[in-house]
Amino acid sequence: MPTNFAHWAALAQKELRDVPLSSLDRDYGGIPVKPVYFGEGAEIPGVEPFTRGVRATMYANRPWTIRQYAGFSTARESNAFYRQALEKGQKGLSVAFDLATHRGYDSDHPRVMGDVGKAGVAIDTVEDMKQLFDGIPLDQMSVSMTMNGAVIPVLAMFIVAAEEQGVSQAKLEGTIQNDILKEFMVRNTYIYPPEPSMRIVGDIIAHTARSMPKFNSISISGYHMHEAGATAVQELAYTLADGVEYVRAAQARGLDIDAFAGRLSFFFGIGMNFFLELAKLRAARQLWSEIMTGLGAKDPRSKMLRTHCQTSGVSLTEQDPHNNVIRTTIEALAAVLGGTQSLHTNSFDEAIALPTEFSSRLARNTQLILQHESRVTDVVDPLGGSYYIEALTAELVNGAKLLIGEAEMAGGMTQAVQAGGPKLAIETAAALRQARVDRGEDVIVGVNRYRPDTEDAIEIREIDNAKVRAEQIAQLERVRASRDEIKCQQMLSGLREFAAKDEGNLLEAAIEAARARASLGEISQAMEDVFGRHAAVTRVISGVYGASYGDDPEFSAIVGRIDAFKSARGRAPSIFIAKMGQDGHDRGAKVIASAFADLGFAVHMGELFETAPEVAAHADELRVDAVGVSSLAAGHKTLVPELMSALRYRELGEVTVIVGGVIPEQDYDFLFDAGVAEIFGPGTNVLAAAFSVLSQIEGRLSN
Ligand code: 2CP
Repeated sequence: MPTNFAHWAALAQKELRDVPLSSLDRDYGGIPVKPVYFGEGAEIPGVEPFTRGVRATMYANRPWTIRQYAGFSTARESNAFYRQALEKGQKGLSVAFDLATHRGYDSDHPRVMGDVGKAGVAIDTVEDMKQLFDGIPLDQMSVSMTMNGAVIPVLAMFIVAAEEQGVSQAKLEGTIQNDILKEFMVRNTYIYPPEPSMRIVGDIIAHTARSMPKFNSISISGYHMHEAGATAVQELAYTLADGVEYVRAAQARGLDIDAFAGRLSFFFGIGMNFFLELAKLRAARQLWSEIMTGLGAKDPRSKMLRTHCQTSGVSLTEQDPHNNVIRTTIEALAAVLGGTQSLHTNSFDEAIALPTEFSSRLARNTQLILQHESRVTDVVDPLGGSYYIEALTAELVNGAKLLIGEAEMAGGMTQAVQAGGPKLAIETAAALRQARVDRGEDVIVGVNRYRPDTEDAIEIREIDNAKVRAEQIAQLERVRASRDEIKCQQMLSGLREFAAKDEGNLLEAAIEAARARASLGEISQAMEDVFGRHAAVTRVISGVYGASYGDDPEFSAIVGRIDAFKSARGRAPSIFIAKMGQDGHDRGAKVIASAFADLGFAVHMGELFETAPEVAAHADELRVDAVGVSSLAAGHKTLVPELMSALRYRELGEVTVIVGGVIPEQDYDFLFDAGVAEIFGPGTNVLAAAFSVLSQIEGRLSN
């Protein structure tokens, strides 16, 4: 065995403490198996640049954390769900908040009628937060919270809820996502403009470095770029470049890099390209270690890229949905062979609705089976040294370095994001991918090949949005009625002042406000009074989708029909693409907008976060033939009927309304009864959709 084994063994023994190293040896029916293998000159796991893993012993000593992302409706219901999941083998919590909470609105705000409790749990005050963790000791449970926009009130309320459970900040373990740059790029749950948003990130890193040593201050996320259609190189490069920007923001607040860098964490998406995805994690670790050395980090912990992974949501299909179990298993295996620290496996029904008890159990068991039955935990970085894996890792490292260099040339990611380059690059990659799927070049089993003749509807979880909203509003009113109003307003003024004067720590002021029972909406508003609310400019790429079709006969056929429409009517068929409510998932809407425009439609892309009456007003002003509603956050049953009545109110009943996105089949009749002409689920062929929208428009115009 080469000498690097001795180096490894010393590190491994440290991690094992009193447990003998030999206890990691295995015997596979007479075949001895060691916990690690080395080739000549191979890197050592647990040693910089950490390509082979951040720990010497990795899963042989401690498997990754099974951390399922969940949350829905009220805090009480989510709490019951968490408790059951923990009983059945889950190891850490990962809280999903509803979109109203993400965007800093209380449940009684008129803009969030369709969003409360839908795609996550609604949190208005500390009382909700206490309920969420009722019976879950926060000094023993590591809690991840996916929150970016309203990160200040949410983290403040978490801290106060723990405090009232008797747990001090120093004991809190977990992670807050707190990654605002990717919100401007792809995820869209920002509140304030980029500059004050970066100040917030810096304040959180500063506070956690001072008072919450076991808490990860940020989860720098490539996942949403992956889901928006980024290539592996884009995901790697933009994520790490974001990381650089956060390091600089914290340094600008006077912090020493080694005081906070050990608590920066990451989050990647893992898709179906098995070897590429696992190599991506190895490349990410190697790159981050180099980057941090360059930024002046000395402590090896500052250079360790520790990451959570989630299997890919966009790889899930609505058609033949049980195939998603297989997809998720393959992706989970890639995450594990890539050396993730923590993992969420998607439930097979997540392309359709929130997971049920059954689908959640299968998703959790996928990880339990990998940990307990597959033996993949026995050996550290088992694929290290494979010619192919090492070559892929090196290619990813080189490709990402080029893009990171470009971001640096643009003045860093805050500048690059404001200029919009990375967002457009990702949208271009997404349009190309969609075209490949539509043309059948990328095969998706059960969607563009091997489609079953019939499909049975699956059981889904429904949230009664009106009921959740009523319960939240009642609770909010109780809290407002029983608090010391003068004190609460004083604390909010203090926060506003910190924001205005660019001094003091915003999180620390918000903790005071949360203690005084200020609501999430009030805390957010206090900062919005100073910072303003960010409105993104929506841009649609053109030419990419069309160019990949060349002289494809189907594509030409639709273009021909649209040309005929134009010569008959002297104008192009027109469509307004709408995103209503707080649902910021706009990949699908953008892909449709750019593909329809390439086909010859006159496409008007709405802004994000509009209300139904606002969309109807645009349709009126633009005199469009059709409105295409994109819904991915389960708001359709509230928002679509609202849109229909707003259109009727403006006497636009003849406008064709189509709906696309994540719509359970059980809801189709409801939407058709409301007057929707067509519904397109995930996996819809864009050309087929264009064909049927055009037919609908022609049908209505000739009536
Ligand atoms: C780990 N430990 C070990 C070993 N492995 N000790 C000895 N030997 C080993 N082999 C130690 C670690 O050093 C650590 O202690 C402790 O065990 C916990 O391990 P960890 O590896 O840090 O795991 P973790 O506590 O689960 O933390 C993982 C992450 C964290 C990635 C660092 O940031 C995290 O949990 N992220 C989750 C993010 C998440 O859930 N996101 C949801 C996204 P020390 O800490 O003392 O060193 S939701 C997605 C949706 C789609 C959305 O965003 O919209």
